[in-house]
Amino acid sequence: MTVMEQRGGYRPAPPPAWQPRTDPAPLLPDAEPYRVLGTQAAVKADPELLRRLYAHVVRGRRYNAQATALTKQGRLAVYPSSTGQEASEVAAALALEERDWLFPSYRDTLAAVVRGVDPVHALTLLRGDWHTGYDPHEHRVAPLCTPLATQLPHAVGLAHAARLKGDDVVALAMVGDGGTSEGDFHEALNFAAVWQAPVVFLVQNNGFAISVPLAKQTAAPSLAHKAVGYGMPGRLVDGNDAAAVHEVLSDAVRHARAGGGPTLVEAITYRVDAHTNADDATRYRSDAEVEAWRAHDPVMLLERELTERGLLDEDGIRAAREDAEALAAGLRERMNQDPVLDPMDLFAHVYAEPTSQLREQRAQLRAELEAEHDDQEGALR
Ligand SMILES: Cc1ncc(C[n+]2csc(CCOP(=O)(O)OP(=O)(O)O)c2C)c(N)n1
Repeated sequence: MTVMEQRGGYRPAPPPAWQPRTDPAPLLPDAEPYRVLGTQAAVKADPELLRRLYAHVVRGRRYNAQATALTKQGRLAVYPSSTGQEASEVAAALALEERDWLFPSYRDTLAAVVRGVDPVHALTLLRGDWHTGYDPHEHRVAPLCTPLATQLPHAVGLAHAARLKGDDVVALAMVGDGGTSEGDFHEALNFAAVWQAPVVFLVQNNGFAISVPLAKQTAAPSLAHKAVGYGMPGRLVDGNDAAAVHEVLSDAVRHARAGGGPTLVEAITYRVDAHTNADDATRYRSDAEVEAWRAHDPVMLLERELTERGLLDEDGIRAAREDAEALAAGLRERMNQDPVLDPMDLFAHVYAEPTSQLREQRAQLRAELEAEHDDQEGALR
């Protein structure tokens, strides 16, 4: 007896026709990270843009070195250096218009500075002096975000709200490879794609989440491939190639501005310094690996392209370095001044309406400070 006979001849109706809701092929990243410098594509690159990128990466390299030195001098509590990642930092900031918003992570001080944030104010949070240290609205740079990936839903919310209001605003959100394992990453990308929000997500894949290598973080073919699951395009780019990052991000920003929705860009790069000054990177990676990446250095790549094309000479290189030295000197001088701090500021900008607990704590701190002041006055009398 056949199976159909056993079932008494019952034939279920075929399921309703199914097909993918969108064609996944155009969303897939290219097989290789996109490159410009040292390739044929560089011929089409705007010389002025290349010079601008170069000036900023040289400044960025020096800023990182100076900020790290300040941690050793006790003037800065912690600094997550972006040495090796300057191309992605600079290109991210320069791909945006002034009216757009940047949502950085703690590592993205350079992007904030390129966008106009005062170089000292960009370090306030890392010094532990005050809150963000700058007014996010002034240059449209959200606070440098330490809780991993939490800046991503904020970016989506702002972009979606701007679109509903009819404002011409794109949000660029930056995150590390480790941050892509956070629930916030998933929620942000999902909402962004469903709402077609004008957001660009830039993952700087620098190989490690502190000591955790990417292979322990994900089994995906690339982080850019994750875009397909959300229904947005994924793009792979050489994160040390400032011209390539600038082109890919500018395309993604244009696409978002034109109503095309979000893009996920993965920039392949490398953190040459330790995670922060509190980390010893020799415990989890080899010198040979670091050296291999130094041979693909973002500053060197731009310098070589510009000099080979006759767009930069010795004088130009010297001028860029002098400008970077001036930036570092200003940073040293201002960071060596003791900040004047009011402990009561702890309670400022926490909530629009302070909670009863905060009001209580504020009163307690005020009473303690007054008592301390009275004691000091008494001791002087
Ligand atoms: C929600 C959350 N969990 C854990 C941490 C601790 N933490 C700080 S940095 C870091 C690694 C992040 O690596 P990645 O996202 O790749 O960025 P990178 O530091 O390499 O720029 C971790 C786990 C944190 N800041 N926030």
